[in-house]
Amino acid sequence: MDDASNSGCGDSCTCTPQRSFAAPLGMPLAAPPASSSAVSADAIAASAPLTSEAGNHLIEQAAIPAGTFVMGDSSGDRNAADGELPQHPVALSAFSIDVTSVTNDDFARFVDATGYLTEAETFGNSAVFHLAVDAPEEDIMGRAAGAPWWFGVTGADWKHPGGRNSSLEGLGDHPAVHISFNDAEAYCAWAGRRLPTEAEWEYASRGGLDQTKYPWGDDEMDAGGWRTNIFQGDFPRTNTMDDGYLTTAPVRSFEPNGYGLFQTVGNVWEWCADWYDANYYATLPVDSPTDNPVGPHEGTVRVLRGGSYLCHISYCNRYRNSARSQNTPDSSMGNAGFRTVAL
Ligand SMILES: [Ca+2]
Ligand SMILES: [Ca+2]
Ligand SMILES: [Cu+2]
Repeated sequence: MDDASNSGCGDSCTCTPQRSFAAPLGMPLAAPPASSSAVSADAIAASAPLTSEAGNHLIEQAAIPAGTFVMGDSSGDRNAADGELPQHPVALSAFSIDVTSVTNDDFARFVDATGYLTEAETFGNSAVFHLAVDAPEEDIMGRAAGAPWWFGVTGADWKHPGGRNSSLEGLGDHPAVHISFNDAEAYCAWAGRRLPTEAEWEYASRGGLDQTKYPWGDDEMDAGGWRTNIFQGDFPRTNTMDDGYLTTAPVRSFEPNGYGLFQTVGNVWEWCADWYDANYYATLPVDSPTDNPVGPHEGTVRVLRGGSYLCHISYCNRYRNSARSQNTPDSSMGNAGFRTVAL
Protein backbone atom coordinates (compact mmCIF):
# COMPACT_ATOMS: atom_id res chain seq x y z
CA MET A 1 0.00 0.00 0.00
CA ASP A 2 1.21 3.47 -0.85
CA ASP A 3 1.88 5.21 2.41
CA ALA A 4 2.96 8.50 0.92
CA SER A 5 1.42 11.64 2.29
CA ASN A 6 0.09 14.44 0.14
CA SER A 7 1.09 17.09 2.63
CA GLY A 8 4.42 18.69 3.32
CA CYS A 9 4.46 17.06 6.72
CA GLY A 10 7.49 14.94 7.47
CA ASP A 11 7.61 12.01 9.82
CA SER A 12 7.28 14.17 12.87
CA CYS A 13 5.94 17.59 11.99
CA THR A 14 4.87 19.34 15.13
CA CYS A 15 1.40 20.76 15.64
CA THR A 16 1.72 21.15 19.40
CA PRO A 17 5.04 21.47 21.25
CA GLN A 18 5.77 19.12 24.11
CA ARG A 19 6.42 20.17 27.68
CA SER A 20 8.04 17.01 28.98
CA PHE A 21 10.88 14.74 27.87
CA ALA A 22 13.28 17.23 26.31
CA ALA A 23 12.30 20.65 27.62
CA PRO A 24 12.24 21.94 24.02
CA LEU A 25 10.90 25.31 25.12
CA GLY A 26 13.67 25.86 27.62
CA MET A 27 11.21 24.85 30.31
CA PRO A 28 12.22 23.29 33.61
CA LEU A 29 12.31 19.49 33.50
CA ALA A 30 11.34 19.20 37.15
CA ALA A 31 7.78 18.66 38.25
CA PRO A 32 5.87 21.84 39.05
CA PRO A 33 6.66 23.28 42.46
CA ALA A 34 4.27 22.29 45.20
CA SER A 35 1.99 25.21 45.85
CA SER A 36 -0.18 25.50 48.90
CA SER A 37 -2.98 27.02 46.86
CA ALA A 38 -2.72 24.62 43.94
CA VAL A 39 -5.44 22.00 43.67
CA SER A 40 -4.23 19.06 41.65
CA ALA A 41 -6.21 17.27 38.99
CA ASP A 42 -6.06 14.12 41.13
CA ALA A 43 -7.46 15.98 44.11
CA ILE A 44 -10.34 17.35 42.07
CA ALA A 45 -11.01 13.93 40.60
CA ALA A 46 -10.98 12.34 44.04
CA SER A 47 -13.21 14.91 45.71
CA ALA A 48 -15.71 15.97 43.08
CA PRO A 49 -18.99 14.07 43.12
CA LEU A 50 -19.57 12.58 39.68
CA THR A 51 -23.05 13.93 39.11
CA SER A 52 -24.17 16.40 36.52
CA GLU A 53 -25.29 18.78 39.24
CA ALA A 54 -21.79 18.81 40.69
CA GLY A 55 -20.48 21.15 38.07
CA ASN A 56 -22.25 23.83 36.13
CA HIS A 57 -21.71 22.51 32.61
CA LEU A 58 -23.89 24.57 30.30
CA ILE A 59 -22.75 23.58 26.82
CA GLU A 60 -25.48 22.53 24.37
CA GLN A 61 -25.47 18.80 23.65
CA ALA A 62 -25.66 16.85 20.40
CA ALA A 63 -27.21 13.39 20.65
CA ILE A 64 -25.05 11.01 18.60
CA PRO A 65 -26.94 7.85 17.62
CA ALA A 66 -25.50 4.39 18.09
CA GLY A 67 -24.00 3.06 14.88
CA THR A 68 -21.11 1.60 12.95
CA PHE A 69 -18.66 3.64 10.91
CA VAL A 70 -15.40 3.24 9.04
CA MET A 71 -12.60 4.84 11.06
CA GLY A 72 -9.36 6.05 9.50
CA ASP A 73 -8.19 7.89 6.40
CA SER A 74 -10.23 7.42 3.23
CA SER A 75 -8.85 10.28 1.16
CA GLY A 76 -5.14 9.48 0.94
CA ASP A 77 -4.23 12.74 2.67
CA ARG A 78 -2.92 11.03 5.77
CA ASN A 79 0.38 11.80 7.40
CA ALA A 80 2.22 8.51 7.07
CA ALA A 81 3.69 8.45 10.57
CA ASP A 82 0.44 9.27 12.38
CA GLY A 83 -1.19 5.84 12.06
CA GLU A 84 -4.44 6.79 10.27
CA LEU A 85 -4.53 3.32 8.67
CA PRO A 86 -5.77 0.71 8.30
CA GLN A 87 -9.36 1.81 7.92
CA HIS A 88 -11.42 -0.39 10.22
CA PRO A 89 -15.08 -0.66 11.25
CA VAL A 90 -16.06 0.59 14.69
CA ALA A 91 -19.41 0.15 16.47
CA LEU A 92 -20.34 2.78 19.04
CA SER A 93 -23.11 3.08 21.59
CA ALA A 94 -25.12 6.31 21.57
CA PHE A 95 -23.59 9.24 23.42
CA SER A 96 -24.12 12.93 24.05
CA ILE A 97 -21.31 15.39 23.23
CA ASP A 98 -20.72 19.13 23.53
CA VAL A 99 -21.50 20.95 20.29
CA THR A 100 -18.55 23.28 20.97
CA SER A 101 -15.26 23.07 22.75
CA VAL A 102 -15.22 24.32 26.35
CA THR A 103 -15.03 28.11 26.36
CA ASN A 104 -13.17 30.50 28.63
CA ASP A 105 -16.48 31.39 30.31
CA ASP A 106 -17.16 27.66 30.87
CA PHE A 107 -13.69 27.02 32.26
CA ALA A 108 -13.93 30.10 34.50
CA ARG A 109 -17.02 28.63 36.20
CA PHE A 110 -14.98 25.53 37.06
CA VAL A 111 -12.04 27.54 38.37
CA ASP A 112 -14.29 29.88 40.37
CA ALA A 113 -16.01 26.90 41.99
CA THR A 114 -12.89 24.86 42.80
CA GLY A 115 -9.82 27.11 42.90
CA TYR A 116 -8.18 24.77 40.42
CA LEU A 117 -4.79 25.85 39.10
CA THR A 118 -3.91 24.63 35.62
CA GLU A 119 -0.58 22.99 34.90
CA ALA A 120 0.52 26.01 32.85
CA GLU A 121 -0.02 28.09 35.99
CA THR A 122 1.85 25.70 38.28
CA PHE A 123 4.76 25.32 35.82
CA GLY A 124 4.65 29.09 35.30
CA ASN A 125 4.77 28.98 31.52
CA SER A 126 3.17 27.63 28.37
CA ALA A 127 3.70 27.54 24.61
CA VAL A 128 2.55 30.49 22.46
CA PHE A 129 2.66 30.88 18.66
CA HIS A 130 5.23 33.57 17.83
CA LEU A 131 2.72 35.93 16.16
CA ALA A 132 0.42 35.71 19.21
CA VAL A 133 2.93 36.58 21.93
CA ASP A 134 1.82 39.51 24.10
CA ALA A 135 4.53 39.65 26.72
CA PRO A 136 7.77 41.51 27.43
CA GLU A 137 10.97 40.16 25.89
CA GLU A 138 12.28 38.78 29.18
CA ASP A 139 9.33 36.37 29.37
CA ILE A 140 10.39 34.54 26.21
CA MET A 141 12.14 31.41 27.40
CA GLY A 142 13.10 29.82 24.11
CA ARG A 143 11.85 28.21 20.93
CA ALA A 144 10.57 24.68 20.49
CA ALA A 145 13.02 22.27 18.86
CA GLY A 146 11.89 21.52 15.31
CA ALA A 147 9.07 24.07 15.57
CA PRO A 148 10.76 27.43 16.21
CA TRP A 149 7.50 29.35 15.71
CA TRP A 150 6.52 28.11 19.17
CA PHE A 151 7.86 30.17 22.08
CA GLY A 152 7.92 29.09 25.68
CA VAL A 153 6.47 32.12 27.46
CA THR A 154 6.62 32.75 31.20
CA GLY A 155 3.20 33.78 32.47
CA ALA A 156 1.24 32.31 29.55
CA ASP A 157 -1.81 30.37 30.73
CA TRP A 158 -5.53 30.11 30.01
CA LYS A 159 -6.17 33.57 31.49
CA HIS A 160 -3.22 35.07 29.61
CA PRO A 161 -3.23 33.27 26.26
CA GLY A 162 -0.50 35.47 24.71
CA GLY A 163 1.51 36.00 27.89
CA ARG A 164 1.35 38.38 30.84
CA ASN A 165 0.17 41.42 28.85
CA SER A 166 -2.84 39.56 27.45
CA SER A 167 -6.21 38.85 29.06
CA LEU A 168 -9.51 37.14 28.39
CA GLU A 169 -11.22 40.41 27.51
CA GLY A 170 -13.48 39.70 24.55
CA LEU A 171 -12.58 36.00 24.61
CA GLY A 172 -15.39 34.61 26.79
CA ASP A 173 -16.89 32.64 23.93
CA HIS A 174 -13.52 31.49 22.57
CA PRO A 175 -12.18 28.03 23.39
CA ALA A 176 -10.18 27.75 26.61
CA VAL A 177 -6.56 27.06 25.61
CA HIS A 178 -3.30 26.30 27.44
CA ILE A 179 -5.33 23.43 28.90
CA SER A 180 -3.36 20.22 29.46
CA PHE A 181 -4.92 16.75 29.25
CA ASN A 182 -4.73 16.61 33.05
CA ASP A 183 -6.52 19.96 33.32
CA ALA A 184 -9.26 18.73 30.97
CA GLU A 185 -9.70 15.61 33.12
CA ALA A 186 -10.02 17.78 36.22
CA TYR A 187 -12.75 19.84 34.56
CA CYS A 188 -14.55 16.63 33.58
CA ALA A 189 -14.38 15.29 37.14
CA TRP A 190 -15.96 18.51 38.43
CA ALA A 191 -18.61 18.67 35.71
CA GLY A 192 -19.56 14.99 35.89
CA ARG A 193 -18.38 14.52 32.32
CA ARG A 194 -15.60 12.68 30.49
CA LEU A 195 -13.41 13.22 27.44
CA PRO A 196 -14.56 11.51 24.23
CA THR A 197 -12.70 8.42 23.13
CA GLU A 198 -10.79 8.88 19.91
CA ALA A 199 -13.38 6.76 18.09
CA GLU A 200 -16.27 8.80 19.50
CA TRP A 201 -14.54 12.02 18.49
CA GLU A 202 -14.04 10.87 14.89
CA TYR A 203 -17.58 9.50 14.60
CA ALA A 204 -19.05 12.75 15.94
CA SER A 205 -16.82 14.85 13.67
CA ARG A 206 -18.01 12.94 10.62
CA GLY A 207 -21.50 14.29 11.26
CA GLY A 208 -23.26 11.27 9.80
CA LEU A 209 -21.29 11.28 6.52
CA ASP A 210 -19.50 8.12 5.40
CA GLN A 211 -15.74 8.23 4.77
CA THR A 212 -15.39 11.91 3.95
CA LYS A 213 -12.32 14.01 4.52
CA TYR A 214 -14.01 16.86 6.39
CA PRO A 215 -17.08 17.26 8.63
CA TRP A 216 -18.96 18.84 5.69
CA GLY A 217 -17.87 16.31 3.04
CA ASP A 218 -14.99 16.32 0.59
CA ASP A 219 -15.19 19.92 -0.64
CA GLU A 220 -11.98 21.77 0.07
CA MET A 221 -11.68 24.14 3.03
CA ASP A 222 -12.26 27.30 1.02
CA ALA A 223 -14.96 26.09 -1.37
CA GLY A 224 -17.68 28.72 -1.04
CA GLY A 225 -15.85 30.51 1.75
CA TRP A 226 -13.78 29.16 4.62
CA ARG A 227 -15.41 26.29 6.49
CA THR A 228 -13.39 26.53 9.70
CA ASN A 229 -10.53 28.44 11.29
CA ILE A 230 -7.10 27.38 10.02
CA PHE A 231 -3.98 29.25 8.80
CA GLN A 232 -3.82 31.11 5.50
CA GLY A 233 -0.68 32.71 4.11
CA ASP A 234 2.99 31.85 4.32
CA PHE A 235 3.24 29.49 7.29
CA PRO A 236 4.58 30.26 9.84
CA ARG A 237 5.64 33.79 8.96
CA THR A 238 2.59 35.63 7.68
CA ASN A 239 -1.06 34.88 8.35
CA THR A 240 -3.38 36.69 5.92
CA MET A 241 -6.32 35.82 8.21
CA ASP A 242 -8.50 35.27 5.16
CA ASP A 243 -10.89 33.33 7.42
CA GLY A 244 -10.99 36.25 9.87
CA TYR A 245 -8.83 34.88 12.70
CA LEU A 246 -5.15 34.91 13.63
CA THR A 247 -5.63 32.71 16.68
CA THR A 248 -8.88 31.37 18.17
CA ALA A 249 -12.35 32.09 16.80
CA PRO A 250 -15.54 32.14 18.88
CA VAL A 251 -16.65 28.52 19.26
CA ARG A 252 -19.86 28.99 17.25
CA SER A 253 -18.12 30.42 14.20
CA PHE A 254 -18.66 28.74 10.81
CA GLU A 255 -21.35 26.17 9.98
CA PRO A 256 -21.85 23.14 12.25
CA ASN A 257 -21.70 19.60 10.87
CA GLY A 258 -24.64 17.23 10.39
CA TYR A 259 -24.77 16.46 14.11
CA GLY A 260 -24.65 20.15 15.04
CA LEU A 261 -20.99 20.18 16.15
CA PHE A 262 -18.93 23.31 15.53
CA GLN A 263 -15.29 23.30 14.43
CA THR A 264 -14.33 19.77 15.33
CA VAL A 265 -11.64 20.31 12.71
CA GLY A 266 -9.84 23.64 12.95
CA ASN A 267 -9.84 26.33 15.65
CA VAL A 268 -8.26 24.30 18.48
CA TRP A 269 -6.94 20.77 18.95
CA GLU A 270 -9.15 18.71 21.26
CA TRP A 271 -7.90 16.21 23.83
CA CYS A 272 -9.34 12.70 23.68
CA ALA A 273 -9.33 10.09 26.45
CA ASP A 274 -7.14 7.51 24.67
CA TRP A 275 -3.45 6.88 24.95
CA TYR A 276 -1.93 7.40 21.50
CA ASP A 277 -0.10 4.68 19.60
CA ALA A 278 0.51 5.02 15.86
CA ASN A 279 0.20 1.22 15.57
CA TYR A 280 -3.09 0.92 17.45
CA TYR A 281 -5.37 0.67 14.40
CA ALA A 282 -3.24 -2.21 13.11
CA THR A 283 -4.21 -4.21 16.22
CA LEU A 284 -7.96 -4.04 15.41
CA PRO A 285 -9.88 -6.32 13.02
CA VAL A 286 -10.70 -4.91 9.58
CA ASP A 287 -13.51 -7.38 8.79
CA SER A 288 -15.69 -7.00 11.88
CA PRO A 289 -16.50 -3.94 13.98
CA THR A 290 -14.68 -3.28 17.22
CA ASP A 291 -17.18 -2.29 19.93
CA ASN A 292 -16.50 1.01 21.68
CA PRO A 293 -12.68 0.92 21.39
CA VAL A 294 -10.82 2.81 24.10
CA GLY A 295 -7.29 2.81 22.71
CA PRO A 296 -4.11 1.19 24.04
CA HIS A 297 -3.99 0.11 27.69
CA GLU A 298 -1.03 2.34 28.42
CA GLY A 299 1.20 4.91 26.86
CA THR A 300 3.12 8.12 27.34
CA VAL A 301 1.13 10.54 25.18
CA ARG A 302 -2.58 11.21 24.79
CA VAL A 303 -4.56 11.66 21.58
CA LEU A 304 -5.29 15.12 20.20
CA ARG A 305 -7.77 15.54 17.34
CA GLY A 306 -8.92 18.05 14.75
CA GLY A 307 -6.08 20.46 14.07
CA SER A 308 -6.10 24.15 14.90
CA TYR A 309 -5.84 27.73 13.71
CA LEU A 310 -2.20 26.98 12.97
CA CYS A 311 -2.79 24.11 10.59
CA HIS A 312 -1.82 24.82 6.99
CA ILE A 313 -1.93 22.78 3.82
CA SER A 314 1.81 23.27 3.31
CA TYR A 315 2.72 21.93 6.71
CA CYS A 316 0.65 19.48 8.69
CA ASN A 317 -2.70 19.11 6.88
CA ARG A 318 -4.20 17.72 10.09
CA TYR A 319 -7.55 19.54 9.90
CA ARG A 320 -9.33 16.35 8.72
CA ASN A 321 -11.75 13.92 10.37
CA SER A 322 -9.22 11.08 10.51
CA ALA A 323 -6.06 13.09 11.32
CA ARG A 324 -4.32 12.16 14.57
CA SER A 325 -1.85 13.90 16.83
CA GLN A 326 -0.65 13.51 20.40
CA ASN A 327 1.13 15.13 23.27
CA THR A 328 2.16 14.43 26.85
CA PRO A 329 -0.61 14.79 29.46
CA ASP A 330 1.07 17.80 31.07
CA SER A 331 1.69 19.74 27.85
CA SER A 332 -0.23 22.94 27.21
CA MET A 333 -0.24 25.40 24.37
CA GLY A 334 -2.26 28.21 22.85
CA ASN A 335 -3.96 26.02 20.24
CA ALA A 336 -5.33 23.12 22.29
CA GLY A 337 -8.51 22.75 24.33
CA PHE A 338 -11.24 20.10 24.69
CA ARG A 339 -14.90 19.20 24.48
CA THR A 340 -16.68 16.72 26.71
CA VAL A 341 -19.13 13.80 26.64
CA ALA A 342 -21.89 12.87 29.10
CA LEU A 343 -21.10 9.99 31.45
CA1 LIG B 1 -7.36 31.64 10.80
CA1 LIG C 1 -11.37 21.75 16.90
CU1 LIG D 1 -1.35 21.26 12.49
